[in-house]
Amino acid sequence: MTAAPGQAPLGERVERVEDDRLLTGRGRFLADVSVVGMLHAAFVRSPHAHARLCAIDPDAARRLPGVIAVLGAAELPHAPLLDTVAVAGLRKTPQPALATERVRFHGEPVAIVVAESRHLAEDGAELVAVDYEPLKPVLDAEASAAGDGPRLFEELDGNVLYRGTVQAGDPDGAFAAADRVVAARYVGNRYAAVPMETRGCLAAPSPDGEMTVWCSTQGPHLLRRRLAQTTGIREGHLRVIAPDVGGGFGLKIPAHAEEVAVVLAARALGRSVRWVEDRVENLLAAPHAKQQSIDSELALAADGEFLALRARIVGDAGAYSHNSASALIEPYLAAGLMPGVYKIRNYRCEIVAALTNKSPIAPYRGVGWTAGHTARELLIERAARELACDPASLRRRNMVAREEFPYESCTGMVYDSGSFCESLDRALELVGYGRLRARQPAARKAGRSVGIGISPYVEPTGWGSEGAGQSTWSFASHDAVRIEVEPSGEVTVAVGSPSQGQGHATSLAQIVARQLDAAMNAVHVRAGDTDATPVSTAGTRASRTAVVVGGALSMAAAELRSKLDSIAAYLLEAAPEDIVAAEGSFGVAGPAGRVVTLAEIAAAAYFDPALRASIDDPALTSSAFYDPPASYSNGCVAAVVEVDAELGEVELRRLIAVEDCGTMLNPMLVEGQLCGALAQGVGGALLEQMRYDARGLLETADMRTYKVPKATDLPPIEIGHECSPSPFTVGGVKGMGESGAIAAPAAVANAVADALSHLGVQIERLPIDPDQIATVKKGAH
Ligand code: MCN
Repeated sequence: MTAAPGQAPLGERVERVEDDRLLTGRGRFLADVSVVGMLHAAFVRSPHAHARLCAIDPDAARRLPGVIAVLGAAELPHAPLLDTVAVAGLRKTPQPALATERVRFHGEPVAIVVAESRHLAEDGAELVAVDYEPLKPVLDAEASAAGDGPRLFEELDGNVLYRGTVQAGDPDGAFAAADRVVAARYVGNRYAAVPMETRGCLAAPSPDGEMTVWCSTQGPHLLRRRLAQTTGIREGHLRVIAPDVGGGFGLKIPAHAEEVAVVLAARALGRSVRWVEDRVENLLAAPHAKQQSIDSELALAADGEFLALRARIVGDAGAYSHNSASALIEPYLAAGLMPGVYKIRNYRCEIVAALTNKSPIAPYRGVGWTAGHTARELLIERAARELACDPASLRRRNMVAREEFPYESCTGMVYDSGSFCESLDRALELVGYGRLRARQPAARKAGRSVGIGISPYVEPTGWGSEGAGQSTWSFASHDAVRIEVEPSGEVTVAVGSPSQGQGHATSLAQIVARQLDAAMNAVHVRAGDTDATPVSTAGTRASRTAVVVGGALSMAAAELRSKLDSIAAYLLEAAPEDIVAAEGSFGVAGPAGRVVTLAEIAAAAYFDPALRASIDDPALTSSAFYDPPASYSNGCVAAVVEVDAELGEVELRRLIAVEDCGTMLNPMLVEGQLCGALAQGVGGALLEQMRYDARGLLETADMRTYKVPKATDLPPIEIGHECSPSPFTVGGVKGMGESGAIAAPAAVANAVADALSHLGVQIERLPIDPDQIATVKKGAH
């Protein structure tokens, strides 16, 4: 059932209030923003993976009419881009705004050309002559970690940025006592967020030294802070505005080198400068994600109990620690979540992050968790095969059961509540597991290789500081919010974490409308402008907005509601506790009598001096701060595939997702999130791969060679909901924005492994390409 837009429901399928504007071309994205006299920027980018940067000759470009400036690192000095993530032993190698002395990946920005038009800036960039002395590139993270190949940074004694171990219990003892040990290797692919809107920013200086920056970013306050640190412009003189953002998926969390360069160029020239990234630049030079190789082994008792897990993860950091810590983010987060939904008490994981001459690694939906989850689920699938037991039963036998919550994992994550077993059971029911399994032998005899893959997940969500800490990625992650009832009775909600498509204008308005008993269309969510919203320390990421921002809004709205009740009581000559409200009308409980509207209450609060004299604090504004305890959502993804083993073709027939994010704000948004994330996971399983050639040059810098899933690549998605409200968060809400991207690759990979199990095929790398399956099949004959 869809609720009418005038009502103020929570947990109902309210249609997205932002869609009318966005779907009719009235969105305002970065490329739609312009200011009078604005100049345009293009970047000169490295054609080499690794080279000494000997000289930049800007003369020919400067002579081109319309080119205003060609600036290199020497002309734009700045401090390194540092984040606040503190991990002992991590060596930070932040990427400079423009390369100095050396280029370390294909596409690295070397100089910025500013011109009167975009075309002239691009023509100018082509005329900049750069003298490079090529160096041997380092392309393999494991070789890099082993010390093979040249060093990327002279000041470091090798290419390893971090080496560490996570340990719990007695893994070696458990392995020694095990009845079975199963080992697997997973080589995770390097893929990327590829948002529909690429990166970009517009920096507009004012004569008094202030700077307004419009940027396609997920965290305006975070970007303002980083820009202040690196450019030296005082934070109070910087205003960052995120206009509509057409997808970020984690890519737009860091402050990017190009953004810093644009701000520095605008300051140096005293002119407004805009840069809009094109698709080739986005694929080539925007950070990539996910690439890890994981060797793992599982110790089992004869009855299938998981006794211990050991793993070694080598993360390919790319050429820089993009915002100083991001080189470590993939393997470090993977290690923390490797035990997943299972009761594993003995665990050791070795973590290595090593530099290579490729685009730096940065967050992308499910950062770290996707690869760790996929490696573990492939390992369990293999264990089931080796033990000749049913993969679903083996998983279920080892899952944390409902009565065991809150459950502390061996890596220190406190799972607040959950439905691990129930979600698995529901997914099996929806997919018709028993029936499909029973039909498999006959289908195989008839030459059809049908496989079922299951992938139960737990997702750390709603990161406040405790959630971030439990994921060992400690940084401030709380939010403040402000709600104001305007004199007209309209409600303005100001939050620091903007939407990139998640639908916050709807779900956050639902929370406030419900608390205030206001009409939905009277509540307006404002986000994305550092001058107009309270500070969000972390921005929109880590599936945190529903919990952190939503929780803060519930608290602020509750306070505001009690003020509204007091004013209504004053106007109606009643007691505040007798006030009841619905859809913006406040009256007295009991037989219908006089009512006052929210607009009348607001008008009285602002303009009635008698009221202001008799009510303590009639200001219709309220702020709240929330730093919630950790919360974890869970669920199970199941996939059914049919594989043509001869051609190596995989057809994804069905995709089922059962999710549990506690109390839902809006099931329609939750389902939309699931569908999008599942699609990205399917891309990771079957299509997406950044490929470098032997010289370290990217071969997949366009949409013909870098393939993302199309609507026609996806089956209809079947969704089921479970509900385990968090005992710790406001309203029992948990986040859920990443689960599909975490769990889908393993579901699809396991389905393919299942389909081809009679041929002895193991899936060890993604994406699954025809050669991988066909080659193994040939060998099996
Ligand atoms: N929601 C809900 N009930 C819940 C939990 C969530 O109704 N119990 C709704 C929320 O109101 C919100 C959406 O689901 O509209 C996602 O909420 P949440 O899980 O809190 O995640 P965030 O809003 O913080 O968004 C971040 C998350 C992440 S980490 C990535 S990456 C991602 C994602 O969201 N990037 C996206 N979804 C995206 N969707 C789009 N369209 N574009 C992106 O860049």
